[in-house]
Amino acid sequence: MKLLALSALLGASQVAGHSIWQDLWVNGVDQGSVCVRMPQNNNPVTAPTSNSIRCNVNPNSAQGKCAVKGGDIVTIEMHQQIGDRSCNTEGIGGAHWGPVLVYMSKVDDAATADGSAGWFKIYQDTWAKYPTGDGSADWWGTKDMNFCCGKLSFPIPSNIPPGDYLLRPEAIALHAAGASPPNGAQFYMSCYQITVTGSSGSLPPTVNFPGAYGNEDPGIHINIYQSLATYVAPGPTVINGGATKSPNVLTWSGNCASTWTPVGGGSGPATTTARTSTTRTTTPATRTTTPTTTARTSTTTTRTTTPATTSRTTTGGTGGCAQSKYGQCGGSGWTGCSSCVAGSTCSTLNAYYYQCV
Ligand SMILES: [Cu+2]
Repeated sequence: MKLLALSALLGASQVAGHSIWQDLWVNGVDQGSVCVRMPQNNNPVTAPTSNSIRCNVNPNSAQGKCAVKGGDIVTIEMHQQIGDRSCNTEGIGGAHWGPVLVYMSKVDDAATADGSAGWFKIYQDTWAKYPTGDGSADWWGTKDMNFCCGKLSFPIPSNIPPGDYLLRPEAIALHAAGASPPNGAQFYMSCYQITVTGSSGSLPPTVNFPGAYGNEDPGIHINIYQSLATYVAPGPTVINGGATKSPNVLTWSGNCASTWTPVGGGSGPATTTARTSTTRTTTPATRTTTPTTTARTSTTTTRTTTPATTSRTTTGGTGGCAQSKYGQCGGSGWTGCSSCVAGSTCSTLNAYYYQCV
């Protein structure tokens, strides 16, 4: 696709809007990027049937493994540029709406595993219908993540065997997913190397990557610029002992990333009803790096009135608007800026996505 051709021309430059899962917190303690296999750049994988769907395209080696206990709360963190953890930039570019899904794979050694072993899903934050507008105005996992400075939190299941795992968060951006694959949905994943202790149980059923996703899955080849009655996330259901979050965040909020609902009875005696009624809150440490409430609230106003956000990447003229290079400038349902900064012009990638190039 044209995005890939552009990044090839740009060499190591990082395309604005695209993004990378790159940091991890455990019980509110920042592990930085020490246990992530950092992707080489922020480009998406666009072929869900390729081996790159496992851990991205030839990612760099991780520095080590992160230690996690069953039941610990981990926070995954995504940003557009490697090493930039600023909350002043969206975790993933505006209009990159879609689900966030998290998988684990039991391996002998997380440092050397190639991702070919089976995967099970432990968390997802997918879609909920907003009262007005088309699917791009709905609630999405990537909106929850964007409005939490790139962060989402969930527990590591306590009902799985101890040992090494790959932890694979994935954001699927659907802004161009109405196009025919593989030029549609964009898959953003990284593999974190973790060692789980203090858990017990047997391995749940698994799926393989590639294999779990098909190009024509209803949650992958989908036009979100129409009214959606439902959204079916790709892959298996979340295991018992995992967690889900129903997306509900369209403004900056200090608590948005830290709630979830447990799935199933796990190995414990509690009933499903009792567990489902429980909403937990993570430790406040994940929020200590965030800007002040005042700053976030003022940002909210702009974002809420412009669902397909352009304000953050717009360098702007004095009178009208001017989308930055590589930003979105049109397409079906687009209500944002349709002109580009000097030196770039608005080009049609497909009916749903025009880009300043
Ligand atoms: Cu993108």
